[in-house]
Amino acid sequence: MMEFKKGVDILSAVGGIATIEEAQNLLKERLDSEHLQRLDVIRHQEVLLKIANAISMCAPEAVYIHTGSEDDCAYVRQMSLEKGEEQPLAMPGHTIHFDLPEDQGRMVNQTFYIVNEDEEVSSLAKKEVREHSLVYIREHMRDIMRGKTMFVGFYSRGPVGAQTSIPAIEITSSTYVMHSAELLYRNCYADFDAEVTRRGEFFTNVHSEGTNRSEDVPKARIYMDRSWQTTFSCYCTYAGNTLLMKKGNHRFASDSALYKYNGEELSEHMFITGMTGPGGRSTFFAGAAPSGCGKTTTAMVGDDFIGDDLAQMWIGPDGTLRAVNPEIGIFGILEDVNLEGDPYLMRCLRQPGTEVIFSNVLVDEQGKPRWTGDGEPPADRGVNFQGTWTRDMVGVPMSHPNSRCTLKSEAVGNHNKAVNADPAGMVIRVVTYSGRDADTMPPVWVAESMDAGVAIGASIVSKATAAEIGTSGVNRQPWANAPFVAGPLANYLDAQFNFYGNPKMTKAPIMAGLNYFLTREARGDRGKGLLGEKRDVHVWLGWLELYAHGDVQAIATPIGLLPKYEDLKKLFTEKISKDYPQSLYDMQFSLYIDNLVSRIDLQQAAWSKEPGASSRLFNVYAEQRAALLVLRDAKGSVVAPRDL
Ligand code: SPV
Ligand code: MN
Repeated sequence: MMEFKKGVDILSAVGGIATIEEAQNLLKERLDSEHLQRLDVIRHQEVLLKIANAISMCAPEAVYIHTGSEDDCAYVRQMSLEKGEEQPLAMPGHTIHFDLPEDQGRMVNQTFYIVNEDEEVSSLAKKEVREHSLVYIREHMRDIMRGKTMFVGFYSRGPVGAQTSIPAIEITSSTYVMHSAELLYRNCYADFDAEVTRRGEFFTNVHSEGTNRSEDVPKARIYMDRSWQTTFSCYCTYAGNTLLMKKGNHRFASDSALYKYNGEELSEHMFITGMTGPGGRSTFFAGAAPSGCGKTTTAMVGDDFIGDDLAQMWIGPDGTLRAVNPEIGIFGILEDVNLEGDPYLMRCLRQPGTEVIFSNVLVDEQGKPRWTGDGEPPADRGVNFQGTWTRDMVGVPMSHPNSRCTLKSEAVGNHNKAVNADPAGMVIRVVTYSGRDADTMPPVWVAESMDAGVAIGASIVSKATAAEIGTSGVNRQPWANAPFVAGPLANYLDAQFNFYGNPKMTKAPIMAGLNYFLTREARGDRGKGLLGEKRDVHVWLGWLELYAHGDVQAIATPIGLLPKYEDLKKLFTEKISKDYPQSLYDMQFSLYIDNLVSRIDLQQAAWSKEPGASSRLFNVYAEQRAALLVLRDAKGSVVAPRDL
C-alpha cells in the first residue's frame, strides 16, 4: 500500500537543504532583491524548502518568481521568443514550438513511479525503486540549470477554495513550459499559502530541458515521487512530459482521491461540458475518453464548454456529484480539427485575437500553421518538427499526429468562464465513458445501476491510433485513466464503487457509455467506414440530457438502457437537421450478442488477473452475460431493440 512521506525525500536529499534556516539563507543568496521580495508572499515552510532544494539541486544562474501579473506573462512570452523556444507566426499572438523528433508524445517507457520497497503499482505502469531514482536524479539533474534562469510559478488545480482544488508549484528552466502553464492553469501566487493550509497538501514539479539535443533524449526521465508528491523531468520538452502540473499532478490527485479521500473524491481523465435542455436548463456532463478518441470534440459540442481533459470530483453537501476543472485552458490535438467539426476552436486558430502556442505542426512559407485534416487545400512546402517538408514527400505527413494547440479556454466561443471559476463546482448529472470500439457497443447506452455504471468505466476499450479504425483487437483503457493511476487497479476499482455507492450521494448522476466508432463492416452494411458522423454527438448527448431529467423513456436490455428510435429521430431533426432512417438505428442499436459475450469474457479475464478486484464488478459481468445468453436462446444472436 502506498504511504505518504515515506522513504527518502529525493528532492531534499539531492538539494541538501534540511532546515528552514538553511532554506532562507540559500534563497537570500540566490535570488535578487526583486524576486526575494516577491517570494516574501510565501511563508509556508514546506513550500520554501521545496523551492530552496530545487534551486540547490539545479543550480540556475537566476531565479524568476512568476506572480501571474500581465508584466510577468509578457516577460515569459518575450524570453521564449528570444531563447528560440517559440517563434512568431504570421498571426499576432500565435507562436510555434517544436519538440525534438524523439519527444513528440508522452514517453511511456521513460516514465516511472518512484516506489518504496514492496510497494505495488498498477499493472499498466512502470515503477522504479527509490534508491535507483535518487541516483539517477542526482547524476542527471544536479546543476542541470547552469547558466539558465529558473522560473517558479504558483498555481491552483481548480478554482481557489473548491474542495478538490489542489495547489501546485511549477519549477522549470523552459519558458515554453512556463508560458504553457500560464495558459492552462490558474496562477494563485497571492492565495497559495492559504490554499496549502486549506487543502493540507500541495504538489511540486521540477523540470529542465537540459541540453535539448536529440542525442540526449534517451537520458530523459519523467519521475513521479508519489510519497513526496514531487515530479522530476529532464532532457525533454513535450508538454505531456514536462508540464507535469497536468498529467504528473493528475497522477498525484488520483493518489490523493484513492488514499486520502477514498469514497469522497475522484480524480478523472474527463471533459466537463454543459448541455442546454428544454426550458433553458443547464445539464452538466463529465466524460472519460482515452487520448485521441474525440474527447475535446465532445466537450466542445456542449453549450457551456468547461474543460476537455480533467475533472476533480466530490460529493456536495446536497448529495450531488460535484466537479471542478483543474485547468483553464486546452492542450488539444490538432489533427482533423477543421471548420466543420470544430467551429469554435477553428475561430481561435484562424482568426486574430487569441494567444495560441502551436506545437509540431507545419509552418508554411507565409508563417501559417498547417496540420493534417485542417480542411484547407494542401500546403506545398514548409517547416515541421523534422525540418523542411514538401508535398512530394510521399508517406511523410505534413504535421505530427500529436501536434497540439495550447490556448486559454476563455477564447473558445462557448466556454462558460463564470461556471469554471465557481468553487462550488458544477452539479454533474451525466457521467459518460467512451472509447474506440469498432464492433460491439452501441453509440449510447445507460447503466441500470451505479455498479453497472462503474463497470462501464472499467470496460472502456480503444484502438492504438486513429488510423486503425475497423481493425480488430482491442486495448483495455479502464476509465481512460489507467496511464495516470499509480496504484493497483483493484484499489481504483474499489474507490469507484465506494464513491458512486456512497450513501451520501443521494442525487446520483446517470452513468452512460458512448461509442462513435461502430463500423459499417461490423454491422454487415455495404461500404466502409463509420456508421455515424462527428456531428451525431449532438444527438447522443441531447438524448442523455433528456433521459437524465426523465423526459424520455428507454428500452431495458441486458447491457443497460437504450434510446427509442422515435426520440432519436426527433433529435436528429431538431439538433442537426439530419434524416435518421430506422435501418441505421437498427444497425447501431441491435444487440450483437456473440460480440457482447466475448467482450464480457475479455474484460472478465483481464480483471481476474488484478489481485483483489471487487466481486461487485464480476457480479455485473455475470448478470449481463447470463441475461444475454437467455436472450440469444429466445431470439437469436442479433436482436433488434423493437424485439426486446
Ligand atoms: C493526453 O494525452 O491525454 C493529453 C495530453 O491530454 S498529455 O499532456 O500529453 O497527457
Ligand atoms: Mn488527456
